[in-house]
Amino acid sequence: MRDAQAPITFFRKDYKAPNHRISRTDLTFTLNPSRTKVASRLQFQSWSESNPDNLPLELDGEDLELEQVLLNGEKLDATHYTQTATGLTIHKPGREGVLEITVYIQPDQNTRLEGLYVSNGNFFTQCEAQGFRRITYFPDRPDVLSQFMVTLIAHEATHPVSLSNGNLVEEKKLGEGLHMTRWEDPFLKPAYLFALVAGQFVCQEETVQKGNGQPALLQVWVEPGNLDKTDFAMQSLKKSIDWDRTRFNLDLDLDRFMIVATADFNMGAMENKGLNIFNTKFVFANPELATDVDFENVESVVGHEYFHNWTGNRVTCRDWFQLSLKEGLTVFRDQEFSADMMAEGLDVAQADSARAVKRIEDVKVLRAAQFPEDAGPMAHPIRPDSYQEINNFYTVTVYEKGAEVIRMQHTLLGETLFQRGMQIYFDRHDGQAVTCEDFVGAMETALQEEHPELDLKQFRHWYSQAGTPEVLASWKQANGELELTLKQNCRPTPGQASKPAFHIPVKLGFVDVATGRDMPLALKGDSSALHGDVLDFTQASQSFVFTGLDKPVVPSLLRGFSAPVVLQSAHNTDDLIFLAGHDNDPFNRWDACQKIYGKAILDIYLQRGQTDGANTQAAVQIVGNLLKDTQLSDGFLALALQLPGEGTLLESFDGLVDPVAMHFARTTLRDLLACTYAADFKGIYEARHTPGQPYEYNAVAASQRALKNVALAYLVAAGGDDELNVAKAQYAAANNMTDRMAALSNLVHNGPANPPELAEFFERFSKEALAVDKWFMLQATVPASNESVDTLGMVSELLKHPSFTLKNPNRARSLLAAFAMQNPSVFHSHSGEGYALWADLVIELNTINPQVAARMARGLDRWTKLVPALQESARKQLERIFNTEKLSPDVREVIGKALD
Ligand code: 0A1
Ligand code: ZN
Repeated sequence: MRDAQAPITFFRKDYKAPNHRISRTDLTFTLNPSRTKVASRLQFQSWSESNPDNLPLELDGEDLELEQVLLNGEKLDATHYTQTATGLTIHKPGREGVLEITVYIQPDQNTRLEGLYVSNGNFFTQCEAQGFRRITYFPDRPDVLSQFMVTLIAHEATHPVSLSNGNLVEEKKLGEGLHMTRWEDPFLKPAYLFALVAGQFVCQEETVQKGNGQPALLQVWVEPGNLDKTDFAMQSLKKSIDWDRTRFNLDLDLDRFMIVATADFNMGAMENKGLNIFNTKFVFANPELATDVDFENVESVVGHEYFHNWTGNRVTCRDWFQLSLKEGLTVFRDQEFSADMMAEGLDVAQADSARAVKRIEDVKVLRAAQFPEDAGPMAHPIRPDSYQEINNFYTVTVYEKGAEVIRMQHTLLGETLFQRGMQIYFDRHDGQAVTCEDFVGAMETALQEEHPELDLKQFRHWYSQAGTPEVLASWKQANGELELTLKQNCRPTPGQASKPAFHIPVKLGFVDVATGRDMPLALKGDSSALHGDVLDFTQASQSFVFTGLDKPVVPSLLRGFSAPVVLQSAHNTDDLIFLAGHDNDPFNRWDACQKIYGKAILDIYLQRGQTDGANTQAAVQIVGNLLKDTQLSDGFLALALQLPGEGTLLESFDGLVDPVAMHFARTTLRDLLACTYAADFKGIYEARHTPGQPYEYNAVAASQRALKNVALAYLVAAGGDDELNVAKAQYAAANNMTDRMAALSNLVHNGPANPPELAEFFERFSKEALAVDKWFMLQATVPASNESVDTLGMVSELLKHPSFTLKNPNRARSLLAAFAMQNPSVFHSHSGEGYALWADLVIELNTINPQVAARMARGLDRWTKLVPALQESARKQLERIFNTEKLSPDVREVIGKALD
């Protein structure tokens, strides 16, 4: 680290169990926006039998105004405790007792949105990871589980609805316009799962039957005027409950399960026990306002939070280093849920394709966001060894790579043994706060019940080692045998210079060139490394000889993306064209297309725009083949026709890159494909554009719209005014947000500046915050290739727009994240102005909301991969941020690591 303000680093190895448990927590809130009183009553007991009186009771607390402390009814004077800026220590609390504390807090001053805050006059909480300490003094750590009883007192006129975790046990008027509700949560929970909500709300509710026949009340609460946006979230919740019961044998354990939506939220949503709080973005969905992708996200986030009830709440984390224990597992569960929902009601072949579409979407996210993280200054294992600010570790690594690590265990064990492992996990740990090791231990027990000779010993490296392994694959086929050689290497990451080999499950097949069929898999000699179609690849370099392969085959490796690695295979262009057309694994068909497109774009980049290379021709051929293939589903074809994203391309190039030139190289290939196949794209578009048809969200209809809109993008790319007019007509006729946004983005990104539709859109939706976010986002992502727009100038102007504010995280992201993270050709503009604007905004946001600022501050994580001139400007701005006064620990950690 580079500076005087020495940051505190927390280490996993320093974990110490708490001195006390808090068996019961009674909280009374007297809610007032500017000064809320929080009275707590904690029943505590020492864990230790020996010398108990000397063990201090340690409570966390930040920005609290302490009024009084009572121990067993007696007021404590300040000699009996130590109060610091981060907590309160009671020196000699005794072996057990009752501690009563009264504090005051200021929710309406809370722009960080951690702890208790006010949004649009209503109260909300966000306690994960360490927000509870901003509400009252408490052991704010996930291994202290307590039974909570919560009393909420509020003005009935302004805050008629008041909710907390668990069951409503009492409700009454108190006089002077006050009313009270009392909530009891029957389950033990750590403080990070506490929640309260109070204000003006309306709800949609339904009663469903639990597995045991008992009823449960489901509610979705929103601010008045938004009830027409809650149907889909309610439907998603019911589907989640059914799915968890059927696929994981896990039932709803509460009599009441509530979702509440707020416009001001730092993240996506939060799994507070029985009272999930959501960003409106992941609740609100109706055809007019939400795109198909928004619908898909609502279903998946509602599922994610619900699934946390078991994987996160019933079994929680011992400490925050174990975050992936709940997050990786819950993301895996929500991915499977979405895949099953997409495949619902389809025949076997269609269902396979639908599941593959979901898998491709998930891998795209991993490659675009997690691979760069794993290669950059913030790289960390899914179970980190240290952090400065835990909020910075809610990362794509902990979440998405964490899910891949669970998925690999699923691949190694198979569905039946994996579910057996889940059962062992809950049998052993229900009601506890545990570690990642406990999860793998349960899976290993399940595995060994069937296969005593196997273990997950080497597999555990996935938890402790950062970085994306690179796998090199080559092969020789002769005399009926194929020798496959695999080599693995993982580049150094911060603090980890070299790493032992990973246990990589390689799902594979050999595709007969003549018939396109998979050949049977048989290993010569010792076959213990092959389990069905999954090969255990465990050494730095390993060769496997397969027999029974008399006819020429093309290996299809890492099917379904069976491990989160970068595969460099010896496939030549013809092999890739063959796999793109014939691989029996749809994921690998898509991936073969991506590989060719990637190679073609890199060639164009390196040859400064030349398009006569063999890879470019192969890309043209592949698209031609795809367009002719009548067997492909719309969802698959939409994905297969799309070129790799710019972030993925930058990462795949092994040298210093110029993102602006890369953007133009990608645009060149896109335009070439668009011109070559203009008639086909027109055909696809016209066959699927049915303006009068009522909108319905379902997987099949959504994939038709997706393909139609991919075709529209190609049409506009190749065309002139006529094609822009197609987009204009689509905008004018749109009866849903998917078609409206697709049309508008073509107009804004490829057409002249300020099309009238942009103003129309704002007018139409000016009262709908999520649509206004889309309006900002569209403008912030106009690429450099649109020469009629000065995007940087426009973003600077938009910052002054009356609807813009950095205080609302969604709005801040709609401009700042869109511009700095989704628009590389403008952000990395050679003038350096993009970086300067970004730095200004990160600095401003740092004082308002450090957590969101720190996310935006990741915009230049990969600055050392840029060409020297850009590195120079990037460093200047990183240093400017780093030297800002009063930099939050959140931003300091991110920028400090980038500069290290
Ligand atoms: N546990 C939530 C994510 C979450 C994390 C932190 C938050 O505030 C700092 C809010 C939400 C999830 O995985 O959905
Ligand atoms: Zn989660």
